[in-house]
Amino acid sequence: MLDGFLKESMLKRASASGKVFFNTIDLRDFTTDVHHTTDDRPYGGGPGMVMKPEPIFAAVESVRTAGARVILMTPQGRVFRQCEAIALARESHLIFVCGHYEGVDERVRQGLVTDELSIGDYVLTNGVLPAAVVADAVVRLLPGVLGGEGATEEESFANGLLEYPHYTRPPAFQGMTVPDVLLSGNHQAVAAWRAEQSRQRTRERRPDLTV
Ligand code: 4G0
Repeated sequence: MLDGFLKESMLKRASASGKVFFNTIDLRDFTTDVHHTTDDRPYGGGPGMVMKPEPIFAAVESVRTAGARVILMTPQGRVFRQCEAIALARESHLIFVCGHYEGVDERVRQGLVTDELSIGDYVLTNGVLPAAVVADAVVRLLPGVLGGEGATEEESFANGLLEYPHYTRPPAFQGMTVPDVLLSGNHQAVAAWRAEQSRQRTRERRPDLTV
């Protein structure tokens, strides 16, 4: 699942150009029993299974470098935001632990994990897609990864606001026209219009983002 994602588009180009290195490892390869057991029944009883600590520690320790962040993707983590992506883009080594089920043995949190992140308030079958989401958000910020550098500076959230409306040719399409100011050639007026649109849009759609 993750390999398919990493072999697509921006993440593939980023790794092909040497700006990032990805490695995926399978917990089953770090088990020692014949059945390659990665989970077990919870102490104290109850439904569901809990991921065993030993394979997770062994897997992470097999790749961990000094100072690496070990990130557990879980709905219980703090919600991942653009500011977090910016912070993670400054790190040199991120390790994502993609748990399944309702539980990971608590000692993984106690002794291994440095951060718990959630991509939003919903539950998925495992942490693979959440890890891929975080990886995408972080890697695209690395210098030289996106073609048109400046594009990331003006975009949503970089300034804490939503983006202004965008238009390209034609000037009229199905009776919908481009605002005159964008055709005026007045760069100051364009900037003012965009700033106002950003403010308005943010106030309407994401009042939680307005200060
Ligand atoms: C429940 C993350 C489910 C607990 C993971 C993992 C959504 C997200 C899962 C865990 C996920 C998210 C305790 C590791 C796997 N679903 N919102 N499913 N633990 O980021």
